[in-house]
Amino acid sequence: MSAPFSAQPFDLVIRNANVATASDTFMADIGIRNGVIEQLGRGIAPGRKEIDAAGRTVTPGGVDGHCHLDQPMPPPARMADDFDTGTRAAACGGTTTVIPFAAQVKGQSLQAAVDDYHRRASGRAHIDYAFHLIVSDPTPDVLSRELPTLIAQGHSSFKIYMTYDDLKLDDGQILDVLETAKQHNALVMVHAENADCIEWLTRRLQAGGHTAPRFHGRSRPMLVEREATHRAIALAELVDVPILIVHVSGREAVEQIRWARAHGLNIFAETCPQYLFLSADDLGVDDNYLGAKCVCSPPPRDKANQEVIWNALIEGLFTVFSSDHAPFNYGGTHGKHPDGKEVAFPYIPNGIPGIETRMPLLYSEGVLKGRITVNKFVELTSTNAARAYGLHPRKGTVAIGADADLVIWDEREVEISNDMLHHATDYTPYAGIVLKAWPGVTLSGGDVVWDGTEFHPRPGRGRFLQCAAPTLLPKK
Ligand code: DUC
Ligand code: ZN
Ligand code: ZN
Repeated sequence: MSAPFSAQPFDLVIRNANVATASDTFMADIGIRNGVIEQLGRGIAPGRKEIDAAGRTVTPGGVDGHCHLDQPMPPPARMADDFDTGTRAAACGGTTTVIPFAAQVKGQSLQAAVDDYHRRASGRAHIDYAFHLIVSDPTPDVLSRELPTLIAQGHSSFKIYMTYDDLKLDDGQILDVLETAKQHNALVMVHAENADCIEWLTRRLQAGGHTAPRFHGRSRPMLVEREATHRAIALAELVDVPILIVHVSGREAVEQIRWARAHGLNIFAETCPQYLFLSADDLGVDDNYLGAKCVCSPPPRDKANQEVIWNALIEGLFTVFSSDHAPFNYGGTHGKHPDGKEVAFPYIPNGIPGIETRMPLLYSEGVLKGRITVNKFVELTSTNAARAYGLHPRKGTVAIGADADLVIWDEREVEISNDMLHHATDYTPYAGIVLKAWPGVTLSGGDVVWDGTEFHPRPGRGRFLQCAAPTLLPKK
């Protein structure tokens, strides 16, 4: 595990680390030079700086493969976090790579969406970042020219929607996008909810005067997700291409994914903290508007479904665990109160913040409670996202030659409150949850960006990453 001897001291050595990767746990010192792990071994040469990690676990920094930062929204909605505050919060929660979305508006070229997103990110990010694409208008030019060009330029994954009027694709369009992904070795992420069912239910609920935030959940019952998940799987089977179903929320979608796997289909799946830690009750048990804080899609389900998602995670159904951080303030005029008003549920911006809490929630409640191994934790929060989105082995592991993106975990009690978080969003849905761990140090490219108490800002230190083809599947 040792690299050739160099006379120069390392920039940083982490001593006595209990290193956990997706496959192994071992004791090592970690020698870092120029932002890269150069040596792993026992008793390695000194560093100009040293951190003693004795008794602590060291994991790869998280790769959050599904988060939304400064994504243009139809007015008056505006995201509360941009690349500065979003990557600040990510770093303090142990995430060292984020992959938000360059979203195409219908009628816009994909390249224009990517150019605009580069302008939003440039000089602001504190950690490395890549862009997925959101394809909302798969014209012949997008399919035959723009997508292949952008995939070659490092955007090897894109999200498509089966709901939301301004984003949704019909089945024929989905087939076209899947075929392009197959031809050019890209991965399609699918938001699976049946748009027509949601619209029909929403009309009926509103006509009956049921407009409070909790009716958001009633407008998107599990069968809406089940049907769309089934359809997405069938469309992928027809084209013979893998897909990744994002933000799986409960039993019915889980059953579809299990069925697909049992039939030998390459269906990958993601879940998110909101489906383990929030429930339908958080949308409100009465008509209180506070439930707007937890309006996201798919909505959190009942407590029994939280268990289904935990069990599916434990058994290995999920490939990745992402935040789906979609930050809207509760107060003000751009978030959950559009133009400062309490509005009917269809007009509440969808999404909750969670970029900083994703890793500590799963480390504490998954690893320390004995539900999953630390290796499974690394796989779900880091390695598999790096593989799915073509960033492995530079990201997602602790290995010689990998970027020195690391987390040293402190096992200490932390009660989550919005005050302690580093996003710019004015609330967290996880307030009051008491965790048994938090990142004690986060290193991004060998720099300490979070020391357990203080964030060390350097907007612009985060680099844009070009993603290669996914490496989740064995090469044919
Ligand atoms: N649903 C999405 O599809 N995206 C962002 C947030 C949400 O709730
Ligand atoms: Zn989505
Ligand atoms: Zn999302």
